Amino acid sequence: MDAVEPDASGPQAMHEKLFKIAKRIVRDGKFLFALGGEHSITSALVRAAMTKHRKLSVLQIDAHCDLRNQYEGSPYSHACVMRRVHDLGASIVPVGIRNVSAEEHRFMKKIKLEPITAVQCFSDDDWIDRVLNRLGDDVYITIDIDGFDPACAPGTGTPEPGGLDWYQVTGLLRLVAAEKNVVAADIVEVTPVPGQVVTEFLAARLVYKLMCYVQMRE
Ligand SMILES: [Mn+2]
Repeated sequence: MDAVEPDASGPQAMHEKLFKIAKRIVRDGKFLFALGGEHSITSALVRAAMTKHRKLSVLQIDAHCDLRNQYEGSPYSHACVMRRVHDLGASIVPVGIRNVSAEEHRFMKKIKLEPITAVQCFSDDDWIDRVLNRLGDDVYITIDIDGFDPACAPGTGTPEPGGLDWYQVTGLLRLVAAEKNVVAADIVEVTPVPGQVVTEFLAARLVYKLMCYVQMRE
């Protein structure tokens, strides 16, 4: 479908607008696949997916936890999106994490959430099994493009060194799609670099791959 026009009256209005549109797609039995834009769209989309799938796990591929309660005065910031997802009652499995604030560290301790860090994705042979074990049956996948190493995806707002590569991410997605019921997905935080299309190409290929992996199960 066409791009959703921004609602300039504020982030809450935009959240509600996205929720309503996404809910219709879920209600019609279609696969909800959204392209950002920034990561803050995810909580509206997860909320829409949860109108049909009440017990939802969210696989988050990201450099950052995005678990702050507020950022720059807003609870709707991209830095807070997974906190909002947690508030909705979904379980979260963060993968590729390599930047955690003190507030996020305390919060994760409190709710007993241990992210699968980028370092673990390189050093632990069983990291994909651990992801699979933690996910429930119905899964929403959110991919912040900064989960990839900036060498693979330089076009993003907050690049962090030491990220995942193409085969790690697609290998993970393939197994998740084979073993779980993937109900919706998004790819966010692509910020084109003028004169250089590496990130957009990677994101486009990733959409195609993920759609294929989901189709293969059906
Ligand atoms: Mn993010």
